[in-house]
Parts: sequence; C-alpha cells; structure tokens
Amino acid sequence: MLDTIVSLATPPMMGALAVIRLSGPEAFKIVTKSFTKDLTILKEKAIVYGKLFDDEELVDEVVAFCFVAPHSFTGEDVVEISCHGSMLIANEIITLMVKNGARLAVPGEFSNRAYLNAKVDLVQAEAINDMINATTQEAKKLSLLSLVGETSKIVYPIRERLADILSLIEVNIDYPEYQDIEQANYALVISEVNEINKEIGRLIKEGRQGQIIKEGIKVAIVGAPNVGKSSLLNALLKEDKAIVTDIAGTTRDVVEGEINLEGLKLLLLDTAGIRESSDVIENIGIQKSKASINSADLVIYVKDAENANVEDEFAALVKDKRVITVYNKADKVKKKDPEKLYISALENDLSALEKAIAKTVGVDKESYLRPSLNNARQLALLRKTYEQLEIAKHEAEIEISLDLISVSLQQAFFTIKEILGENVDNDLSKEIFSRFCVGK
Ligand SMILES: Nc1nc2c(ncn2[C@@H]2O[C@H](COP(=O)(O)OP(=O)(O)OP(=O)(O)O)[C@@H](O)[C@H]2O)c(=O)[nH]1
Ligand SMILES: [Mg+2]
Repeated sequence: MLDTIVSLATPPMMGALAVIRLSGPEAFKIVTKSFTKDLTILKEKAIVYGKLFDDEELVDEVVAFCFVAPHSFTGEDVVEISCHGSMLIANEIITLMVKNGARLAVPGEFSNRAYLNAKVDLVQAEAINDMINATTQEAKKLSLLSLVGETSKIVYPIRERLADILSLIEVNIDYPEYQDIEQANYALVISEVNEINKEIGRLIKEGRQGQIIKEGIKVAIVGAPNVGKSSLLNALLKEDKAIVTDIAGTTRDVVEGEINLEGLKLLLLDTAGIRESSDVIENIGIQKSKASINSADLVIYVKDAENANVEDEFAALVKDKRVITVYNKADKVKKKDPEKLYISALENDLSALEKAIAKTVGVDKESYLRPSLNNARQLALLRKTYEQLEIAKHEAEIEISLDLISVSLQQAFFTIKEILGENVDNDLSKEIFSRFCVGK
C-alpha cells in the first residue's frame, strides 16, 4: 500500500491562510485522529469545519476540503486543510500529521501520483510545473493548453498511424496466406514514414517556437568599447541598470536584465567592450563577453553609426551565431545607409531593433495560441522518433526483412508513447517529477 503523503501547498510565508495537503489511502484516518469530526465516514466530497488538537492542546480551527478517491487531483483520498496562515501553525499541523502516520512528500510527488493513477498523462503533469513557473501571460497560456490535454492530442494521430502500420505488418508476417489483407510492402512503409516524419518535423518546429515563448531567449549585447551597449541595455530595460560613461572600458562584469518584448521573454546580457587591453580586470570582463557570446541564442552586435566602417574582431567571434547588427548613435549622423539598422539608445529610438528581434527569433502570432510539445524531454523524444523512423525507412529502401523493419517501427512507436508517459517506468517518472516543487 502506498504511503499517505503530506506537505504545505501554499508558499512558506505568512498569509491570510495556508493550505496543507494530504494524499493517500489513510488521509481521512490520519486527519481524523486529531480532528473534531470523523472524515472516515465520507462517501463523497465535502467541506468540513472543525478543530485540530494535538492531544489535549488546540492547534487551530480549520476547514478540511475532502476529496474521495478517485475523484481528486491525485486519484487518491485527498484532504486539503485550510488553516490560519502562520508558518508556526502550518508546521505544527504538518508535524501532527506525520505523528499520525503521514510521510513528508518529496518534490512533485502529488503530481506523480496523479500521473500514476492516470488522472493526467506526462505532458499534462509537466504542464502543472510549467504553469507555476511561467513568468509571461503567453507562457502561462501555452502551459494551460497542455494542462487541459490539448497538447497530448497532437500526439494521438501519430501514435495511431504507427500502430496501424505496425499491425498491418504483423498481420502480413503472421498470416502471409491471407490474400485479402492489404500487402504491407516496402513502398507502403516508405510512404507512411515520409508522411509521419513530415508531421513530426512540423511538431519539432512548432515545439521550438513554444519553447522560446515559454523559456525566453538569451540575448548578448556586444561590440567595441563606448559604442553604447550599456545605454542600449538601459533603454531596453527602461531602467538605469548598467553604468554608462564616455570612458571606454566602463563595463567590466556582465550585467543582466529581463524584458518582455510583446510576450517574448528576453534575458539581456550587457558585456564589456572587446578590445586589446592591459588592464587585468578589463581582460577578465572581455573573457566573460566572449563566454556570453557563446551561450547566447541571439547576439546584438552594436556599432557606432559615426564610425560605421570601423572593423573590429567581432565579425569573427559571432560568425556562427544569429546576429543582428545595429548602428547606434543614429542621432549623430545625417546620412544613413538604407541597408543598415539604425538606433539611438540615447533618444530611446529602438523600434527598428525590436522589430528585427521579433523577426529573427521568428515566433509567429499563431505560436502563442497553438499547443506544442515544447520542453526539452518532449522535443528530444520527437527527434528520437524521427530518427528511428528514418532507420525504418532506410531498411525498407534496402528491402531487408519485414520482421526487422517492424522492430525499428516498434521502437519509434514506444518513443512516441513515451512522450505521453505511456511506457515510462517508475524510476524515470520519479526523476521527471523530482524537478517539481514540494506540494505539487
Ligand atoms: N549621442 C549618443 N550617445 C550615446 C548613445 N548611446 C550611448 N551614447 C553615449 O556613448 C557613451 C558610451 O556609452 P556606454 O553605454 O557606456 O557604452 P558601452 O558600449 O557600454 O561602453 P563600454 O562599457 O565601455 O564597453 C556614453 O557617453 C553614452 O551617453 C546614442 O544613441 N547617442
Ligand atoms: Mg558598457
């Protein structure tokens, strides 16, 4: 029998109320041991007011929200004790529940139970965590689509199609004498795999867009000293975060800031201007700038519009990156090259850059509303399925036996099912849920 688990469900701080959650076969019994009401007699969900006692001593006056299995979030008996919101009281109640036989929950354990009891699939369970961690409205909306099962639905047709082709091949292998059954021939495998992989390719592309919306991107602002990198950071943040002076070599450390550009989360890194220097501290800063370039998803390469043709060593440093080159201090130049992107950090004239970022990152408006498989695990499994199917296709092309092709197709089938958690073993699901916070 599974343990009954307990944890605080609200943040560990003072508030009007705190909620302590218990889930498991003994939840009602454990609470009842210290409660003025008997919850073990409940046959359906109920809200019960009463007092909690530790032996003779009153701990708090509480409301217990009781959910009878299987009609609860976890699928087990669940009690949510709503008490007065002091950490002292909450801790006393948790200690009391442990004394009565509950065990402290580990991170993600409630969601893990919901998953194990088939209340949610893995994509939905992961969405719970994503939604809690979302910092933009857009990311929250995407997670909500997953939570209510919309994202899982995009996997079903692929799973069905693979199951169909697998069963067709099995029939052909097992009953070669049945003439009326459609012949699962090599051409069929090839054409099916082509179509399925076209679909998977689309899902990967959309998933990556979803990932960008959810997690944001890292943007390094780089360039020679004094071109206005820190001024640009400040202008984008609308805050005086980095020090700005007309002395070349002002910025030493990497200065970070986050903005929300029309729903797109950007983690901006302002870096030290790169040049030859004998200053020890400045050189460390320059090394950090180079590291920032490497870790960034996008580089804003700032040049001085007045000295637009001055070459620096950046062209080489950023050559493998997605780069937007901007010419700052546009307010100082009269003649502008129509091919170039001008901004003025001083005058807050950044619209050309903002448009270029949105275009380069390439998140279309539909991506904000479209369910997508957008976390690293889901994307890795999509890619794996794609590769396994390519192997099956290759095997069909060189006409090896259907038995062997069936094995490759089965692997792809299992991988796609793994996205929903349909054949994830217990250890792996524990590993996934351990990334959640306690009480979820
Ligand atoms: N006219 C004008 N001056 C600017 C603009 N942007 C920055 N400056 C000035 O250029 C000088 C250098 O700006 P910073 O933002 O410190 O330049 P930086 O690239 O961060 O310099 P380092 O940190 O030394 O690498 C300051 O005097 C700014 O006021 C602009 O758009 N127009
Ligand atoms: Mg600077």
